[in-house]
Amino acid sequence: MVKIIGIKPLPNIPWQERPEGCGDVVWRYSNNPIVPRDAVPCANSIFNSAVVPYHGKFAGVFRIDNKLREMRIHSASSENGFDWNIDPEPFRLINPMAEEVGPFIYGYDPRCCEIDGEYIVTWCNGYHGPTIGVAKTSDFKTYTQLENAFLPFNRNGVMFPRKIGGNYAMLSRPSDNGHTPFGDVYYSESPDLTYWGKHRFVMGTSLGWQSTKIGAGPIPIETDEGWLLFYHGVLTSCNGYVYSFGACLLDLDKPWKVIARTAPYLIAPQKPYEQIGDVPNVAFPCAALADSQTGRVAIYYGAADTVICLAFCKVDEVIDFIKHNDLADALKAYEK
Ligand code: BMA
Repeated sequence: MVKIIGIKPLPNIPWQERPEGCGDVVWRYSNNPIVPRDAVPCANSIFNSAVVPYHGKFAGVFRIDNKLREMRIHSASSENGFDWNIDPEPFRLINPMAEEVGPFIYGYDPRCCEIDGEYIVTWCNGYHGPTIGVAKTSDFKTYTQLENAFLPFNRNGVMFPRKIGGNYAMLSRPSDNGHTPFGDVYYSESPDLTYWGKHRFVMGTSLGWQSTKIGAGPIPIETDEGWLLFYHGVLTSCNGYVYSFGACLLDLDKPWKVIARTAPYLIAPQKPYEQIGDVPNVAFPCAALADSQTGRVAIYYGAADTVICLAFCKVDEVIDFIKHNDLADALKAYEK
C-alpha cells in the first residue's frame, strides 16, 4: 500500500464506501451537500471551505458570502466531519499591521494547514485586488494575521504541511483583478512566513477540462510516491467557465517537479447541486482529510458556489489512477 507520511491516523475520518456499480476512482457522498447554503441566518451561500482534524474532532474555516454579498470567513466545528456548527459571526482576525495595510476588505476560498503544531489559514485576501492572506490560529476563535504572502494579484494560496529544505512552502496562482482567463500553479518558499521567494513554475494549463486555468486545491498529502495534490481546472464553454478537479503527484523534495498528472478529470460538475446554484458548473476542492492507516481520503469541495460537498477515494487507487492516466502520455498520443 502507498504510505501516507507525516500525519497521525484518523480513524474517525468521514467515510462512505464506493457505491456498488460505481467505477470511478473518486466518488461522491450520497447525501451531498453536507452544508446547505442557509446553514446560518446571514448566509447567501456557504462553499469552498477548509477543514482539519482538531482535538479528536474537526475544525473548519468556511467561506460564507453573506446577504450583502460580502465574502467572509467563519469558524466551524464538527464531531464527525459531516455535521457542522458554524459560527454565525465572521472569524475574529487580529491584524497587527492594520494601520499600514488598512482594514479587512474581503476574504474567500480559505485553506487550513497544520504545521509544527500551528494552524495556518491562507485565503484570497482583498488588498488592492486579490492576493494571498495568511493568519495563524491555535483555537479557531482568534486568528492573528501575518503579512500577505504575495503582491496582488494572486489566488489559491496552498501551504505544504511541513517545511521543505528548511523553509515554509506554498503553492499559488498569480492572476488578475477579474475573473482571470488564465492561470498556472507556482511554488514559493519562506523562512519566516513573512518573506516569500524561490519562486518556481510548477504546472500550467493543458487539455480539455484544465485548458483555461488551474489552481491548487487542498493542502498536499505526503506519500512515499510524492505529494498528492488535488487541483481544480477550468474549461471555457459556450456557457462560461466549468470547474472540475483532478490530481497530480509532486516530487517530495522539489515539489515544483511534477511526477504525473491526471489527463482526465476526477470529478466534473455533473450532479444537480454542482450544476445549479449561484455559479453553475463548479466543483472546487479546498480540503482533504486522510487516514494513514486505511488510506482513506475525504475531499471537501464547494459546489456551484453555493454549498459544501464531500467526495471520497483511496490513496492507492487515486495514485495508481494518476500514474496510469498521466497527462504526459495523453499529450504524446495527441501529437501522433
Ligand atoms: C474563482 C473563485 C472561486 C469560485 C470560482 C467559480 O475565480 O472565485 O471562489 O468558486 O471562481 O465562480
